[in-house]
Amino acid sequence: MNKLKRTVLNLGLKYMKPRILDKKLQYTIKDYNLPNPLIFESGEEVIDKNQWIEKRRAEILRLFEENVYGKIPTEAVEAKYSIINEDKNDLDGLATKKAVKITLKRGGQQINAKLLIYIPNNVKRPAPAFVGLPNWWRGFKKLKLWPFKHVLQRGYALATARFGDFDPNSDDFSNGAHPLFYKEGQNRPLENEWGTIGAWAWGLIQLMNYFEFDSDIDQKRIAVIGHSRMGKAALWAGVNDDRFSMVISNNSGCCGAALFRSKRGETIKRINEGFPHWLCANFKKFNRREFDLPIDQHMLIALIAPRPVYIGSAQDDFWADPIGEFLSAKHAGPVYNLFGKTGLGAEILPKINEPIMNTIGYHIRQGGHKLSLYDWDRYMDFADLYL
Ligand code: GTR
Repeated sequence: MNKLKRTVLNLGLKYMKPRILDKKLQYTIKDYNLPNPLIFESGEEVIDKNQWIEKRRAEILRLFEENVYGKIPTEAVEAKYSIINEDKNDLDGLATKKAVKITLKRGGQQINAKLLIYIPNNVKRPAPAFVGLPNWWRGFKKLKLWPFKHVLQRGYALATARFGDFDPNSDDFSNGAHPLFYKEGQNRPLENEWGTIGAWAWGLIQLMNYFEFDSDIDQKRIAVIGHSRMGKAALWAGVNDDRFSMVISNNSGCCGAALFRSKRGETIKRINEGFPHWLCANFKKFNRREFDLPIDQHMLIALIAPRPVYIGSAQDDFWADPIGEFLSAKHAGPVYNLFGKTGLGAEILPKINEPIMNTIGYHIRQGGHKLSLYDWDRYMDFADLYL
C-alpha cells in the first residue's frame, strides 16, 4: 500500500470512532425505511401475538429463506450417537468430558461429526449449556480458544463441534451436509436452498437433536452462541429451532445482527463476492440493492421472540457495524412487546461496556473483532437471568 493510501486509511479509522460513539441514535423505522415486522404482506397490521405466531412469523421466515439464507431441509436423517470417550474427572475434577461420534445418514450419503462436551461436576444435573461452533479449529486437544474452565466454574456446560464436519468453508457443495439432501442429478443447492451458513445452522440443530438423549444436559436450558460467521449461523439456528432457549450473537455483522439498510461496514455485495457459498444464490440479486430486500435483520431478531437474545458488538469492529447491530436489536422490540416483554428497552446506543439486559440484550465493548472473556461473562450474566 502506498503512503498516501495508508494515510487516508488511518485518517478514516481515526474519524470513524468518534462518529460511531457520539452520534445520538434516535433513528426510527422511517429513517431507514425499514420494513415493519408487524405489517403483513397484504398491508394489514398484526394486532396480537396469535396473529404473529400463526401467520406473520411464517411469512417473514419464508422471506429470509427465499432471499437470504436458503431453506434448511427439514427432512429427517438417520442419526447414530456413540460415546467414544468419557472422563468424569477432567480439568482436575472440575468437569466431566465426553466425546460423542455422531453419524448422520440419508439417501445413501453419510457424514460424521465429533461433539465435545464439558459438564461441570459441581452443579445439579441436568446442567444448562452453551453450544456453538468455534471459528478456528486446530483439533480438539488444542481447543484453547474458548474459556472452558471459566464457563464451567460459572456452572455452565459447554459443547462444541468442528464446523467443517457439517460443511467445510468453500464454494464446493459436493461435501458436507448438502449431498444428503440432493435430488437425483443435483450437485449444488437450488437458488432458494441453503448455503454454507445454513449447513452450519443445521449442524447446530443436529447437536440439539443429540442433547435430547443426554441426561446430563438440560434441553430446556441451552443457549446457542457464535462469533462472527458462526454468530450468523447461531442466529439462523436459533430462528429455525425454538428448542434453543437463548440465542447469542457476537460481532455477527452483515447477515448476522446488523441491519442491511444501515450500510456501514460489510455490504451485501462484499459478502456475496467474498463468500459466494455462504448464503443462497437468490441473495446475489440484492448486491447494491439492500433497499429492495423485503426484510431486514431486525426481523430476523424478531423471529426469535419471545425467547431471550443477546447481541454483542465491539467498538472498533467497523466491518460488523456495531450501530447496525444495535438498531436491529432496538427495532425487533415491537414484536417482543406483543408477548408482553420489553424487547431491548433502549432508544440510544449505550455507553461502552455498559450492557443492557432486557429480553433482548446488547452491549458494545471496548476493542475489536473477537469473542472475548468480557463477552462470555456478559452472556453468562444474561443466562443467569433468563436461562
Ligand atoms: C469476514 C467476513 C465477515 C465475518 C468474518 C468472520 O471476513 O467478511 O462477514 O463473518 O469474516 O467470520 O470472522
